[in-house]
Amino acid sequence: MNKLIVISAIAALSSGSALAENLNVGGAVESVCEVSNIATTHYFPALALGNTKTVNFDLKCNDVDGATLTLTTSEGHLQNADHEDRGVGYTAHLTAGPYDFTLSAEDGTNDQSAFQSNGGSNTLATTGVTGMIDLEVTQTPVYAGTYADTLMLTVTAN
Ligand SMILES: [Ca+2]
Ligand SMILES: [Ca+2]
Repeated sequence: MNKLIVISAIAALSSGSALAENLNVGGAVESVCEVSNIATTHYFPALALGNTKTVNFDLKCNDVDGATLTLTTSEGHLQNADHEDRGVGYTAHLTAGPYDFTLSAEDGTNDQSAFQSNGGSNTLATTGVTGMIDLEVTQTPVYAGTYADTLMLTVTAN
């Protein structure tokens, strides 16, 4: 019974406010979702099982939903320059703030990827976080020659 009385009182009030006008107030903040300060060339002069390299980078993303980080191997391993499917496997372990995942590039299948999504945070949106990719050679090279792969790091706003 009480409830009914309150509702009818509000209805009477709003129908009497003839001068009400709605203002639409809004704004926009530019999207920043990026990886920076990353060196793009890494070379093992005497490629061997167990070789490691650390690639540092900075990550910033101001999407409230956070971001998805993806590592993609173009060749699926370090590919011998003379032969598409003779290669040397490696792993790429990425850590940055809440991100922690590994891409295995060991069987030569092109365009394999690994990814992880995390929610947004003040830190990720303002100062950003530092990250690293630890590369490790996981197979013993058999053939002479040069070996290469293109490893792509992608950051996408959620
Ligand atoms: Ca391949
Ligand atoms: Ca979003």
